Amino acid sequence: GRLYLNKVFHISANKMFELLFTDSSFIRRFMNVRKITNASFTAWQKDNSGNMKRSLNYTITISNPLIGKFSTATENQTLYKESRDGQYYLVDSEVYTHDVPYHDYFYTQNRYYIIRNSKRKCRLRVYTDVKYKKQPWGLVKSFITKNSWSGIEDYFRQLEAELLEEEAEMNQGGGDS
Ligand code: YK8
Repeated sequence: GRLYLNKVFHISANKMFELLFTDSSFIRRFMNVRKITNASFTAWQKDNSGNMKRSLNYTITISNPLIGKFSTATENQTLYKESRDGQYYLVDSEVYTHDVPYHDYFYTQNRYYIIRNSKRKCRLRVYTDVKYKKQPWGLVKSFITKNSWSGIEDYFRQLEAELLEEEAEMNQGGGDS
């Protein structure tokens, strides 16, 4: 996997979880900026193993003439039971893009760690991996990998920027931190 984001924010761990993993106005706005449309979320629900699960469906906008303009996508998220409210959250998300070439060969796995740093600070870490369901021809594989990394890098760079903006808004005029 690759580490795409590793940063301390002046945002508490539980607030960070709320921003990223609930139907928050932050994530709604961020999706708007990324031209992610038709989003629907299910509620977090406990599964048999004690982890929490939810899934998201949306349409992503792709600005690559070789790939197409849009694709529907499904994101399955797991909040592991080892997570501790306000202290430590581990979320895995598997993203399936349904309408891109070779979509039946791969998916993306993102692993989010939110770790409490102090009362008003947390560290956010995101690791990403491109996973293969079946082995494509070498050239196709490098094509998929290259296109995935660039898209993912762009996404997390912007997520970081938007979180910094949110942090600034939240903390302005707000005493000691
Ligand atoms: C989530 C990874 C790959 C995919 C895309 C696929 C091209 C395939 C190339 C062919 C379009 C929001 C990405 C970037 C779409 C967006 C996905 C997002 C950013 C020719 C072989 C969607 C995080 C996420 C994970 C994976 C990203 C896709 O929250 O290049």
